[in-house]
Amino acid sequence: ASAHHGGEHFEGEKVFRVNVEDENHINIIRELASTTQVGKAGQNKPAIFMDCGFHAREWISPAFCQWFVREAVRTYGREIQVTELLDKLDFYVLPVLNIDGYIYTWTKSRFWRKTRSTHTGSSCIGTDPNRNFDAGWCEIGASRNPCDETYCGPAAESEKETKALADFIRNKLSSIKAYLTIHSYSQMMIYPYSYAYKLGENNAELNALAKATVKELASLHGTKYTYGPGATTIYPAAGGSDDWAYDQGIRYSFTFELRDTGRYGFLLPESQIRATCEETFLAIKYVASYVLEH
Ligand code: ING
Ligand code: ZN
Repeated sequence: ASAHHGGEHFEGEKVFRVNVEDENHINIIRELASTTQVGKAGQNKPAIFMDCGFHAREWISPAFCQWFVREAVRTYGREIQVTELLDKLDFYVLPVLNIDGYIYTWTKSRFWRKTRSTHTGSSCIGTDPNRNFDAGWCEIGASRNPCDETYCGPAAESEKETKALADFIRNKLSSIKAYLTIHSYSQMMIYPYSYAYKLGENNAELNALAKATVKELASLHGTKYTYGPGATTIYPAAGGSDDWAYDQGIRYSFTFELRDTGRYGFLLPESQIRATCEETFLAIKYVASYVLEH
């Protein structure tokens, strides 16, 4: 699909609606569950990949990716920073990686986390998509038991969802300058590594960028984020997509944990959706502008 805005042409853009809370929601989400490219048409542009909806119950995450595409398209040609970003780079936005799990949280069980795959020899369902990447796979902070919430799967990339994401990134590796993955909750900005107590080659740069980004995020509504390497900031966990993307050579790789810090947790009230999306949009724009300059 393509669309026009302010006389400019966007390749691959789709029209998004934000968090429609009725029976149409599932149908709309199904339609959106493919990677959307946003940016002015052009050859050999650098790109930023962002995904949402790894974990089914983290509803603010898919809401943000939808908000992001809508806001980017809406403000292109009106707002100088967005215009410059979309002129010079492309965003690949995957709005709901774990579509089966997400639908399951709407229809059957609100706190489901994993995918919905079956496993031979067990009646338990699902693999944790953020333990399923080939980055220290299943070595720490992950379980080999299919009944557990952090089951790493029978092999790295065993899930069709994680395999598809990894294939997409491998395919476009030369253009992708940053990998951003949106989770909730905890209000954190995490960077490698989570699969081991070690630091990335540009750790000092990632630390400085995270520090400046969370300051920018807080400037809108005062929301405070912590930041740091995954293993020591949240907990050690192998098989995460950010560590995998970083080891593929994508030097700017971050996991965002959006609102809140636990009062409502996954049941973030509707009244906080807009503010969360607005402040997160500021953070993503900040990272994108930095990446463009470096
Ligand atoms: N948190 C992440 C999780 O998958 C994480 C934390 C980030 C782990 C990066 C590994 C790598 O557990 C949530 N809320 O899902
Ligand atoms: Zn998550």
